[in-house]
Amino acid sequence: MTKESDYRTDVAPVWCPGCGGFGLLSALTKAALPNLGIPAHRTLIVSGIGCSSRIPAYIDTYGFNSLHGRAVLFSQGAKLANPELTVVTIGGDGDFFSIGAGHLPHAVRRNLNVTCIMVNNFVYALTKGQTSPTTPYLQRGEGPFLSLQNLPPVDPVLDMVSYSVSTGASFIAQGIATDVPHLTRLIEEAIKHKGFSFINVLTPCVTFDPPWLFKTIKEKASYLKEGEPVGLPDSSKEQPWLHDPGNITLALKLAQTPVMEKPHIGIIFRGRTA
Ligand SMILES: Cc1ncc(C[n+]2csc(CCOP(=O)(O)OP(=O)(O)O)c2C)c(N)n1
Ligand code: SF4
Repeated sequence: MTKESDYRTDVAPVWCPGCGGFGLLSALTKAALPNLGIPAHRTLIVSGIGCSSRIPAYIDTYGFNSLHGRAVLFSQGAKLANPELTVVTIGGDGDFFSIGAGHLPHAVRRNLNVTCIMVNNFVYALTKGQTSPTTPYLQRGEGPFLSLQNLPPVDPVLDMVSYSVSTGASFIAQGIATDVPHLTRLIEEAIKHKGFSFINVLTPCVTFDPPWLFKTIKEKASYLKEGEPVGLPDSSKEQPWLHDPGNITLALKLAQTPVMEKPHIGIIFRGRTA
C-alpha cells in the first residue's frame, strides 16, 4: 500500500486560497493514487497550460506541463510508447474544450486507456478571467459577467459531458471539487476503467467566477446512485428513470440537463472497454 507522502512533492501550490485545485490535488494524492496502489514511477500526469495545469509540479509522479490544448495528445503518445504507465491528463475547460476540442473525438475513437480530468472552472483563469466555452450563457446586455473588459458571454454554453456522450466516450463522469471523497471514488473508477475515461470536475475559481456560480452548483448538485430514481423532467413516481450507467439514452438525457439547473454528479456512462 502506498501513502500520501509518496505522491506529494515539496512544492507549495501557488493557487489562490479557496481554489478548487486543492480539492483535486487532495483527491489524487491523499486517496485515489494511494488507494489504487499504483507506484509513482508507473504514473504519468500530463497537463496543458492554465492554473489547473500546474498540478504535475505538486504530484511526485512523472509529470509533464505540456502545451495549451494538446495534453491529450501527449498522453496518448506516452501510453502508446509505454503501455505499463497509468496516464492521467489534467487541464482546464479552455484547454480541453476550446483550443483542444478538436482532439477529443479522436481520443474517444482510439479509446486508449488514459484518464482525462477536466477542471471545469467556467473561465480562463490563468489569463485573468476571459470567457470559455463553459461560461454560463447570459443574454446580451444582462450585465458584466467575468471578463476584465466587462464583456458578457453572448454565445451559448458548449457542454462537454454531452459532447463526450455523443462522441461515444467509454467512461464519462461528473464530479465536484468540493466533495473530495466522492471525487476520489470517481477518479478511482475512471483509472480502473480500461479505455478512454473523462471526468468533468465542477470547480470553483474564487477569483474570476462570480460567487453565485459555484454556490448555485453546490446547492443544486444531484447525486446519481445506481438503481435509484434520477431527477429528470420526464421521470415520475409512477414511471421513474432509474440510474443505469450502461444506458446511453439515459446518459444523453443526464448530459443535456443544464449544469446550472441540475448538476448530475456521479458516473454518467460506462461503456465498452478497450
Ligand atoms: C497555444 C496557446 N494559446 C494561448 C495561450 C494562453 N493561455 C494560457 S492558459 C490559457 C487559458 C487557461 O484557461 P483554462 O484552460 O480553462 O485553465 P484554467 O487557468 O482556468 O485552469 C490561455 C488562453 C497559450 N499558453 N498557448
Ligand atoms: S485564479 Fe482561479 S483557478 Fe487560478 S488559482 Fe486562483 S482561484 Fe484557482
